[in-house]
Amino acid sequence: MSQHATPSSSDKSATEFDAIIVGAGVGGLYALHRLRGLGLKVGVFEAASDVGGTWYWNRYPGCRCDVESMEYSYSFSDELQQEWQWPERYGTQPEILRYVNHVADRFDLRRDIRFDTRVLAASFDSADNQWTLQTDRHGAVSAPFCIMATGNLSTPRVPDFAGLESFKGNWYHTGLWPHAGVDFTGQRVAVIGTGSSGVQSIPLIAAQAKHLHVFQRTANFTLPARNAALDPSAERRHKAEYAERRQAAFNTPFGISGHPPPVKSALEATREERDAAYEEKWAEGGSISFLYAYNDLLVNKAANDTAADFVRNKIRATVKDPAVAELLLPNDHPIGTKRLILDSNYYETYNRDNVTLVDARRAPIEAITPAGLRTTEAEYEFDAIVFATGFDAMTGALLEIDLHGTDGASLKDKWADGPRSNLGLMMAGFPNMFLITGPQSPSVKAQMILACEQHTDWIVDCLEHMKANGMARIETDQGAEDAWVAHNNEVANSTLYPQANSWYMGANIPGKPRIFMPYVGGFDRYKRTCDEIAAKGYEGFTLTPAKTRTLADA
Ligand code: N01
Repeated sequence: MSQHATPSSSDKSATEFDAIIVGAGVGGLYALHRLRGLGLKVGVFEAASDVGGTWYWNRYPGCRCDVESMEYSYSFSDELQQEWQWPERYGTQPEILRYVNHVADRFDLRRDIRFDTRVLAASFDSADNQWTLQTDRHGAVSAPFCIMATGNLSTPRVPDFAGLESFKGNWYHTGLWPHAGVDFTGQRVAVIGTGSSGVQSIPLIAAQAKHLHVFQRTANFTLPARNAALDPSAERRHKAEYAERRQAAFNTPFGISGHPPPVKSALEATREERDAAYEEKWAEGGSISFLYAYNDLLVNKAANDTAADFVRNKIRATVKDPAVAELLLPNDHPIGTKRLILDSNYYETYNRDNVTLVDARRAPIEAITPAGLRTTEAEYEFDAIVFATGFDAMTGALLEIDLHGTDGASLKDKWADGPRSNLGLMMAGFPNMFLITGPQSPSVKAQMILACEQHTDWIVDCLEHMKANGMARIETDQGAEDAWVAHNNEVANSTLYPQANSWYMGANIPGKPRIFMPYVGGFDRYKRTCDEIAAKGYEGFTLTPAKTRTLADA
């Protein structure tokens, strides 16, 4: 590696590393495990007090994964995947956090992680090929390589409502939930937001609160999760086939095994056939299975309408008050173009006497008041307000760090019109900095743990290649980055995804550039592209050998 990165690294001070990883969520932990395997001295810096990332912070009631437990786990260790037992079809937040902690302990990862430490800034010294990171607790730390495992949904966002500081009750954001939990018994509660976090938490908060008002700006599509205890015989079968299933998952568009790709258009089926197919998927539970009913649901609006109408009819059939049902009907985006939510008893919750749905599109929230909140139509009084208002997704965490690459160029300037990267792995002008599931990689459109593993494996192979060839620096070429961004946009524009005002598009943050951020060409196709680029000697990337320091460098 560079003249600074020696395999033994025994000469390094406490603040010098061979590689620094920012973040100890599922991505950062696996990166630490693999980089250690290269014999590198690795330092991980994590803002939270413990491991887990998303699963550390999102402790709201009802939080669970929308990918099935047997799939949503690490694939790198067969012992690990054989020994761990998931109790339910979909893992709850506490269960997944317990799993991540188990992984950290089993692979002895904690000793290299500095918790409660936020990385504030990072800059690259081109002469030395060295990243220096400023932290809020451990001063400056440096390494030739930097891996940003900062997550895609890790910057919670409370809208800029006037008067929040005046509110006399307690308020919470789903992504920053108190560790001790919250007891809403006897309270008048507001939930603002009906994305995945709102939809998961609303039934549980409603069951506790004296009265719950849900402020919905946009009705979303949600399907029944059909969560249940994991059937032990199904688990045994899955475990017996784990190796083949993981291999298969790497070769699917979503990184999830067990869903054969559909071959038929929804428009080729009769109405009766379609309804029977959707009914079967509805009963089965799960979003991929539903969207895989036909092969054109995400690319053809007429096909999509057939699935959307089916779900709208289910909402009408479930919600007893027709006016409430009408308000819950999603009508401004094709189904699946926003994250398709999985719920347990969401629509049924609106049949409770203690739940009121408020149309925050017709009457937007104007301000938080000392007693509650005010919309353009009415005043409300609450003891607690829950913001299920989402995240500055995909770019927020990186842009919160004052990042500077070659010649001091800042990431904020580079991404002023939207994120740009090559493969979501590297950014032109930021040598030796790798992103785990960065924008323009499949990331949130794939099984995230597998996506993290795939990125890390590519990075580790790349570092090994560099070491074997005496290279100290790698950076993506501007042309390769431009071509990848163009490809990313072209693929997205061939689908219905850009038709939704989603966080995938940056649409949930006022002023954020509208660009479709995840790669939707398929995880399988993406992985093949990454592998081909590596096989061609890192085509589109420039690798530079370690140079001997000369007086001119001093
Ligand atoms: O956030 P969101 P989320 N006034 O951005 C509303 C993952 N996740 O935390 O749509 C009123 O989806 C906003 O309204 P609108 C998953 O990938 C996964 O729920 O902008 N309302 C919207 O309803 C998910 O997609 C899991 O009009 C306002 C809501 O707040 C992603 O995280 C569980 C408002 C935000 O929804 C984000 O989900 C949880 C305002 N001023 C999360 N501002 C699982 O695995 C915003 N809103 C199951």
